[in-house]
Parts: sequence; structure tokens; C-alpha cells
Amino acid sequence: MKVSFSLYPFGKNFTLHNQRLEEALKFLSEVGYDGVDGVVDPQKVHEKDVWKKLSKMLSDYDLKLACIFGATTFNSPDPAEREQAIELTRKLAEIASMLSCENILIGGRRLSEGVPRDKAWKWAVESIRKAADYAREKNVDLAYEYWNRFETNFIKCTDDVIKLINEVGRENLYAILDTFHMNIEEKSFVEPVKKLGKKLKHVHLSESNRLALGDGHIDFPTFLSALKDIGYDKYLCVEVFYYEDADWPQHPFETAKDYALRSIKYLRNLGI
Ligand SMILES: [Mn+2]
Repeated sequence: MKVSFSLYPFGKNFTLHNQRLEEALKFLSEVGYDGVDGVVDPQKVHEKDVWKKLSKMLSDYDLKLACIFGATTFNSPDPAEREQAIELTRKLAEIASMLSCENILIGGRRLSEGVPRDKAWKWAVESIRKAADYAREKNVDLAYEYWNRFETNFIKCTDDVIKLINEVGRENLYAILDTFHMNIEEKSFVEPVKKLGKKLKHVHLSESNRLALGDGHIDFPTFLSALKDIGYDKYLCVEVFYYEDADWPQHPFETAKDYALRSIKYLRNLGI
């Protein structure tokens, strides 16, 4: 299994266009990461030079772009917001293909009070289907990440993601498992992996407190052995996350390096 690091903790609003990107890539490459996950600016879709330069930088440091962050408003009651999600996916798929990135992460936001769940479900199915068709044209896959009850009331378990994948009925729609959300919502770290099987396209390894791997109490050995059992051979993305502005460390860039280093060491000790 290959390991990537989500660039999020390197700084607030840190994207693949950040001034310090190269410094981050150099570090991650040196300590043994195979890839990165991150945010790209869809408005730059037609600026071919931007993507050429980025692509070269990634390859210079022998890193792959494992997954880019995508839309989360496919389930919105506002048709304009659903259309935006589809349009965003179309741009991101074009960018992903220029960067040899296989995956776009998608999700589903919290429904406001009074929004009927069955309608939101139908909106999500229809708009994700259109988005998946655009992504398909560029040979890019969509991977749905469910979140936990504190972050969404829409899709928050593996069973519902499988139902979504089946109803959308597009081969390039897959699932992401995130151990932080699993820890809250699932009965075990094994069953969801087995249920998804080949539909599992990407993984977020995230601690119970979203800090460096080993700083919390997620049972990673059990989860990783379940992945081995299904022959999972894709990326494990280390995801460090802060929920509040107040949670950001004083020196996020240096702290992110520390978390990235300790996390990869933790995984190496587990034989990854
Ligand atoms: Mn995640």
C-alpha cells in the first residue's frame, strides 16, 4: 500500500498553489511519502502552464497526487448549488487528468431542518450520476467519503454509501473510508472494509483526535489487516485535521512536518 499526506495542516487554506508547496513536497518525499492529497483551484482550469509546472514539481519529488478535494453540494435543495457541484466536478476532472490524479473526493453536506431526506437522496443520486459521467470522459473516478453525525446528517455509514453507489449505477463511483468517521459510526473497523471490497478506492488514516497517527486510540493494526485481507493496494492518506480556528498550532507548517514524520514512522513500525 502506498502512503500519501493530506496537505491541509500545512496552513490555513493551503492549496497546491501555495508558495510553500515545494518545501512541503520536498519534505514529504524525503521522509518517504509516495503521494499527496490536496485542493486545487478550479478557476485555473484553462491555465495549462499552472498544471504543467505542478505536474513537473510532483514528479521531481517522485510524488503522485492521490486525490483532490471536490464538491459536497450534490444533495442541496437549491438546484443552482447542485449544478455548481456538477460543474466543479467537470473542471476538477479536467485538472485531475492533467495531473495524472485518479480520484476526486466527493461528499454530502448536512441537510437543513425541513429538507426531506428522500428528496435530498434523489437529488444526490441524479447530480452525482451527471458528475460521474463528466469524470468518466477524463478517466477520473469519484470517491464518496461519508462523515460522522457531528458533520453531516446525510450519509454517515458504509451501508448508505453502498446504497448510493448502487443507485447512481456508474462504474467510476467508489467509496473512501476515513477511520475517524468509522470510529464514531461503525460497529467495527473490519466489516465496512469487507462490504466495500473493490469499491474501496481511497482511505483516510485519521486518529481519534485527528492528530498524528499514534497520538490517539484508533486501532490501526486491525483496520490495516482488514485492508490487506481484501487485497487493497491503493493509497492510505494520512489526514491531520483541525476543526476550529483555535485548534490551529502557532506554526502550522512546522507542526504539519512533525505530524507527517511521526505518522509515517508509525506506519513503518506496522510494516506498511
Ligand atoms: Mn477524511
